[in-house]
Formats: sequence, C-alpha cells, structure tokens
Amino acid sequence: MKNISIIGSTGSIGTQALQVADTIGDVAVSGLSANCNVKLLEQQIRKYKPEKACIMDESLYGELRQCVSDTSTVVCAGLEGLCEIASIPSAEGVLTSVVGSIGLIPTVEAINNNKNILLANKETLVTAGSIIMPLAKKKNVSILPVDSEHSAIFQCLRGNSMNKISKILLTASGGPFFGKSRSELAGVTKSDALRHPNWSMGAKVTIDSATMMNKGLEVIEAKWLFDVEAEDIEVYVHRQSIVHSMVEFCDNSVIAQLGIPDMKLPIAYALMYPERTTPVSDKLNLFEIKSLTFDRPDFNTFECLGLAYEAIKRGGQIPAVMNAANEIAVSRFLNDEIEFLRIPDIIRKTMEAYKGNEPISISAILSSDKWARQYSSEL
Ligand code: MN3
Repeated sequence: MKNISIIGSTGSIGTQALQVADTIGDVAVSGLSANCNVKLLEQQIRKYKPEKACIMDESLYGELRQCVSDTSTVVCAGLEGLCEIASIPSAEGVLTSVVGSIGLIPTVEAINNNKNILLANKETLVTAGSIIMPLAKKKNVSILPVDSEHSAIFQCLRGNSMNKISKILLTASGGPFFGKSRSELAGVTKSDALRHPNWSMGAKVTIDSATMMNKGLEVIEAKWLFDVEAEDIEVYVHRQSIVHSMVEFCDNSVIAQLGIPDMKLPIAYALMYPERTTPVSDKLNLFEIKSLTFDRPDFNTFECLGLAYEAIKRGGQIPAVMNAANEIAVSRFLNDEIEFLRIPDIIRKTMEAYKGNEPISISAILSSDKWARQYSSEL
C-alpha cells in the first residue's frame, strides 16, 4: 500500500509500522491518531505530514492544535476524530493498532469507506467477527492480519485453498509463567507479569500473554479470519517464538512460517501484500537456535485460554463480554488494585452473569461491552 492511515500511531505497533515505512520508503501517511501522547504525535506529524491527526483524549485537543498550528495537518479528537482518520479519501489502507474494543467503530468506518484493513486490533474480530468479515467481503476490501500468528497462517495459505485446511496450529510463547502451577501464580507481581521472554509489546498485550488470554483472543481472531471452527484451532506452546503458526491441510501436510520474533516482519508483509519487501528485521539463524520445542498448553493454570474457547462456543455477545471484562481486569491489575489470579476470576464471573441474548449487531455489542465493563469494575 502506498498510502495509509494509522489508528494508534504512538503505541508499540504504530511506532514500529512507521519504522517499517521508513525502511521500505515510498509509503505516505494520510492520517495519524494517538490516545494521549501529544509529544510523540507532534513529532510524527512533523515528520510524516499527514492530512489529519487525531487525539483520542479530547481534553488534549487544544494542546495538540497549538503544538502543530504551524503545520498544514488538520487536528481532530475523540471517537469521531478516529472515524475521520479511518475515512480519509487518499488512504488505501488503515492500520488498526489501537488496543481494545475501542478499535471496532473506526474499523467499521474504514471498511465502509472501502479501505483495506491492516488488522492489529484483534478485539475487532473477537467482538464482531461475524459482522466484520461479511462487511469486508461486501465492500470488497482485504483484512490483512498484522498479528504475527495470523500473518503466519495467512502466509501458509498462499497458494492453498481455505477449504483444504484441516487444522490450524496456533503457536504461543507461553509467556513469563510457563511451567508454573496455579498456586505459584498467586503471589506474582506486575513486574513479573510484564517480563515477556521473547516479544516486546505494549503493557496490555504483555499481561494478556502472561494470562494466555492473548492466545484465547487469537483463537477467536483466527476463527473469523480463516473461517475455521474453534475446535479445529489447536494451541501449541512454542517457547522459542520462531514458528509463528502452522496450517495442517487435508492430506496431513503441515506448512509453517518461521522468522525471528519481530513485529516489523508481519507489519511489512501486510503493508506490501502481495509483494515481499526489503528486509525490515534480522535473519533467522536456525544453527544458533538449534532446537524448536512444542508443549501442550496448561488449561488449569491458564484459565483464560479455556474461557475464550467457552466464549466462542456460547457465541453471540459473550466474546465481547469476555473481552471487556478482560480489559477491565487487566487495567485493574496494572493499577495494583487486584492480584494476578483475580483476572480470570473476574472474567469468568462476568461471563456467568451475562444474561443478554439480543441478536448480534454493532449496537448490541457496544451495549454488552459497556455492561461488562461496569459489572467487572464492581467485582
Ligand atoms: Mn500474536
């Protein structure tokens, strides 16, 4: 893609995407948006000269406007502003790299404006996969996965037909607490949980990796992206994070994609698809790595993984409820309000308490998301 807008440009994926764009060259930026990092957004505006830039936190609108008043970039704010960024006419694609269900509305807006989606916001498909995938098809736009596992699966499927998939082998690093029992997780601290062995990511995704909710969300993401049943998606704990996922086909042949753990690789693949680009990350050296190992996930210690399978089985609004409860529980853990093991507890209780059964729609998803945030905050 020659021209993109980025929703969430100051976060982990957003900043790496801009680095990738620098390396590749020849990629213009139409729009940028940040949650609250005015300083970095200002630097990005000066460097990439987007047509529009949005600050999600509306209280910072005046400050940002002032900072960039000598540039030609138009400043907007809030969710409405995100939707403006998602629909700038000059952009061919929109990278959705915000964290959380806040990504849903701008993604719908982007698809409705015929933008290809570089999907880093997995919550969009977790909460609304049954709406997003048909909408993308109707609008004839591509949903290009940026999540490393889904990029791997997407690459494994090149030249193969989707209906020949027998199973998806979704790899997981296992996070910082691999091999621990449930009781050993009782006293873990925030800094223990933030210490991811292989990947450098934002705080929310890192905690999700520690609980393995990240993998649960990715199972649901894969289900919608590749149109497979959740029971045909099997999680493999792979400590080295070199095999980014695999696909088993109907003839029992398995195709894998490998690379060093570096998000710039899947970002570049989505950005330049269907072409491959100049290197944006280091080479893989298998002689140095020597061995690749695979373990079964521990559903007992990492309850969140099972909760995600349960959510997709129950269907309807439940995945959105689970996701919202998780967002609240993780932010409460990051604020030192609750212990680590309370995260799955809060999610499970919120899922159990949810009694809604409205048919799926964006507004129904938003209201159950809101309900679950409220409920899980009070637990
Ligand atoms: Mn991932």
